[in-house]
Amino acid sequence: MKKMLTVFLVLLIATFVLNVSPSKVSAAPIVMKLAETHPQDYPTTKGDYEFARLVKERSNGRIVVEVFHSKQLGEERAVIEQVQLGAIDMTRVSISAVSAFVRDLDAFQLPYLYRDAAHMWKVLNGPIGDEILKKHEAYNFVGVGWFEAGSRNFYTKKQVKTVGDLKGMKIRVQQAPLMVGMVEALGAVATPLPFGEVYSALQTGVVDGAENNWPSYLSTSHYEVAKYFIVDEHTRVPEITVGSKKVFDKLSKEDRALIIKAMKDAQPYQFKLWVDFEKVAEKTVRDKGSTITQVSPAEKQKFMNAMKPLYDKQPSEIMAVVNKIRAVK
Ligand code: GTR
Repeated sequence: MKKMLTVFLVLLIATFVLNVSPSKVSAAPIVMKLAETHPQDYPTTKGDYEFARLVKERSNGRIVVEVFHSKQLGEERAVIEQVQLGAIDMTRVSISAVSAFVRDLDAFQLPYLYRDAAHMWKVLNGPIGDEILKKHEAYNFVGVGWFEAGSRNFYTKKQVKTVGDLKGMKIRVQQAPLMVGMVEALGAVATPLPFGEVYSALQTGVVDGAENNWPSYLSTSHYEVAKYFIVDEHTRVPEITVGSKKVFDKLSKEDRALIIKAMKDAQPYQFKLWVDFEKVAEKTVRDKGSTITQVSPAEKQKFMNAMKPLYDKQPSEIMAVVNKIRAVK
């Protein structure tokens, strides 16, 4: 009893002396760490900052999203595992990286699936997109929202002009079963590697090529070690921000909604920066001496035909979503 009284008195004095009232304690902001693989000036990272700005502004400073860019918190796969466990609050990654955990995402990254960016955005921002974001909860994630990432193309150390030229080449892919299947469908040898290891793998000849969009080809300096770029646009893989369900479950319903809305409202900003930077990146790599091969429509059709067996292998649940996506006009 005496002990309890002492504790009570100490707390009472501390409250007065330090002016720490309970309301002030609870006013400490909720700080959320967001992991990003790209450098600080990359359009997607700038999109993360815009998202963070909106969250802070709309919550009157109650929620602070801290962006850790340039892989400070690790490579995508490791970061996603940490998000699933609740050790990292959020991450912005490619859906390919998450698809190793949430296989339903395969339906959103199959080659030559979307007619164009507008088609993909109609899908992502419509009921099909909302449904897959919700599905993330079954895997201990929260699907926060999407960003643009253009389309992906192959780039190699030796020139590739046709789909046949890729046969037998070792191509780096993201660590995702679907991406392995995609490259294998073209008769190439898939080598899954973390993003940060691709430069040296190309340089030392561990791989003969890789694939990505124009901005990443430039920002990673892969153009220095793989100077042949073929514009085959084999797939459109959107970026996604996933949160930790463990962490989000501690937030109020209103705060969750605020975060998700902020992500949606940061989209047009990131999209505009993306489209502008895509052009800059293309021009820069051309100026730096990359050889760009534009595939003819007939050759593109050959790439598409080669991908058909990959579609045939998909489970019926995936194909059901694919058919819904295709039906969006
Ligand atoms: C980029 C994407 C990254 C990462 C990378 C890769 O386009 O923005 O998040 O997934 O591709 O190929 O690993």
